[in-house]
Amino acid sequence: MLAAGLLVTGLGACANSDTGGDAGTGGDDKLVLGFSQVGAESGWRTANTTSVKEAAAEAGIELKFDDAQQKQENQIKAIRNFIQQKVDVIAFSPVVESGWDTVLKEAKDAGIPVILTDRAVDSADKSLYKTFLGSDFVKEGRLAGEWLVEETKSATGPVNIVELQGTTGSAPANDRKKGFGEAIAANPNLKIIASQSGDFTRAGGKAVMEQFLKANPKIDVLFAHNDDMGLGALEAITAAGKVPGKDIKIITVDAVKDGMQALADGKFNFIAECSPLLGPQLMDLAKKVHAGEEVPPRIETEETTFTQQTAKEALPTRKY
Ligand code: GYE
Repeated sequence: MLAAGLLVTGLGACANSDTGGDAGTGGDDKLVLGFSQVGAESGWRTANTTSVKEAAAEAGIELKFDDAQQKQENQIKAIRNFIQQKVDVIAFSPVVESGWDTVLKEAKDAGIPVILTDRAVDSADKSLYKTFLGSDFVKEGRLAGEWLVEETKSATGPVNIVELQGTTGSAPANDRKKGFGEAIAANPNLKIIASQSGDFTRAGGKAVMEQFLKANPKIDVLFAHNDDMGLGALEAITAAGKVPGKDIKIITVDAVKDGMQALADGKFNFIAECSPLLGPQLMDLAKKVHAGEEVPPRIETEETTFTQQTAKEALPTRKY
């Protein structure tokens, strides 16, 4: 379905603007979906944006797309604009978990259903949104930790781990940290000696890894909350004269193409997959909530994990 992958561009209906002058929703009765995206911080995000735009076009849905550049205030502004424009459905991927109640209440009062996609909010009032479509981030962290426990089961001394966290306060950063921490507790030799945010970007991963390497003479393992930070860290590790994948084992999350390539090349050691291809399910849900149909409150994405060997096998047909 998504064979065109990342090359698809020029979907006119999805112009990257939130304020634009188009009053109302046009003459036809196309469903209008306002979508507030986190930003363009990673390969995962780019693939997710492509999936949403392609799926909207395929479903005949008019998409109003806004890129919040990883800022919550931009997302709140975009959602308020969508409310003002009286879109039929609002979907968004909340950059952080907290601080959404007021704007979600405004959408509810305006009678506009909201779908959370990719990331969750911590609102106690679950009636503020219809459903949450996305991955189980705790599980991803746990799978990463379980692999490491198995990998280091014969270690007799301490195994020093550094952790590159995602965006501070985001659901994937909070949850991946939690799942990983719980899993590695099974082996007392495993110790996180440093943990800091690299904001899910390559530049952030590189800069923080440089600091980690300077401050810690013995680093055995890097757990990066996404491929991009792991790829940035690769540069820092190589520049420090160490061999990634050997001197320092690298575990990441996402399994985007560049990450899978690093894994197949032996530079990464393990990836817990997180699928960005949420577009088709999101469009389906938008149609359903618009029609007033009941939808399950939580829809989980199906995912797997990859080793160096399985990455080699999967790479040729990888879609993103
Ligand atoms: O893992 C990371 C991106 O929210 C699941 O955000 C998403 C995360 C993904 O920047 O690469």
